[in-house]
Amino acid sequence: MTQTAVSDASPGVSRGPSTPSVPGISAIRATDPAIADLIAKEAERQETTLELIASENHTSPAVMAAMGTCLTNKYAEGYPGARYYGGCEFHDQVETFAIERAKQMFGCKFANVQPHSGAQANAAVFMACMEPGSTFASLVLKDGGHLSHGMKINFSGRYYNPVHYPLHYDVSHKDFERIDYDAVEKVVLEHKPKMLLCGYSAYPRTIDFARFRAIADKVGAILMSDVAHIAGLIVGGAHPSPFPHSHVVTTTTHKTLRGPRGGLILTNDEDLAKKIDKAVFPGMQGGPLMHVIAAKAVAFGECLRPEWKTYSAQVVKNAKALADALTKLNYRITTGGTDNHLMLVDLRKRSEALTGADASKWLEACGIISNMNGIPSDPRPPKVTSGVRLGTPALTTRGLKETEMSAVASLIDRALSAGLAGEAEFAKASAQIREDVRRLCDRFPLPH
Ligand code: DSN
Repeated sequence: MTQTAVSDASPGVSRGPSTPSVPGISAIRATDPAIADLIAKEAERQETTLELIASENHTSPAVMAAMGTCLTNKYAEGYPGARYYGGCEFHDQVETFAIERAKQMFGCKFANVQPHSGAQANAAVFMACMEPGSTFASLVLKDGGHLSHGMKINFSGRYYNPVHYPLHYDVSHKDFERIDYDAVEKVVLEHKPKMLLCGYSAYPRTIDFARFRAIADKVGAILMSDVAHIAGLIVGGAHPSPFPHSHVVTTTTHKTLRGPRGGLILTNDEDLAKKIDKAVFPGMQGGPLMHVIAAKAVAFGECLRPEWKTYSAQVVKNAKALADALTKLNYRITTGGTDNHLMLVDLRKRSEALTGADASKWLEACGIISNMNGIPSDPRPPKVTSGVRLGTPALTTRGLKETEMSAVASLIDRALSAGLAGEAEFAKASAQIREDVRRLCDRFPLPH
């Protein structure tokens, strides 16, 4: 059995660089050393690498601890005060806390905190708002949308009829690669969708919710905003709110919101709220994950603290600083920059031969974690791509600021330059880059 430096730690006690605490690890090790060892290795990986995946974050120890509690033992089908199982007294109170905090965060009237994921939240909203076969309008996955926004092999594309609105694809247009709102209107007027969907997985610019609502109103469509990526920024005031413009809002809780993995649905419309509750349970799901709902409540409590504003503003400042630094190093950032937490890096300016697949592999070998991502009008297939998507929520959580973003850009460029120079050169250079990444991580330990 491999020994690791990982052990139980009192909450709030930092174990120091490269020795991450894993609460409860000794209980796991006592019964299942193989899994304990893998968890310990993953803790070490997270502590010593730079997490640049735009949809990931590092939760607080309190959020993580709430997930590992006895609330996992309970069935609580139904909603607070109306359950199908006995023994739900404390679960009712936990879920009510989560609901009330979610409403306060977004300034809206109704919240359903039970969706197991963002995709299931979206599926429940589809079920609540549309009959199978209904038409809805959205941005296609390859332009920055999400698979649950109408991908052919997803429920959304199989059981509903997606039509897609475009970006500006003309390089000479001032809004190149941004949403073409006039074209959105044209698509909506032509197809008269039951629902208009905005909110994206790989779109670096501010979303004009008021404009979307005005377009939806022209045909009486429901405006659904999937703010999974930007929810934390919205709560912190670093991105405009989807309310009061949207009829319904969905989000995940684990990205910029920095909570446990899960989904959330919000609305101001009482009738819609009732339909959504029925669609989540019993429509889509059975028993809610009460331990996760407890962790959502804890995370939402953190989002409501004054320091959340500072965090979300810093996420955006860091993203702008990283985009600027990469631009200076001869990378093209799609749309010319970012307004939020993420950027899409078109690698072809740096080298025509550079693909997203190679770039993310080389970066990972150096301890920099990203994902390959298609860029708008990408000629390469999704498993190759011409881009990588980078985001700053996780680095901002560990305390990195603008100065460090220049250092991160330089590490990225060193890793990619070494990769482009060939295997022998990469083998030589990557060990030193990995060491430099580790040193930077040591200066900014994860929340313990
Ligand atoms: N898969 C998520 C992302 O990485 O953006 C979206 O759900």
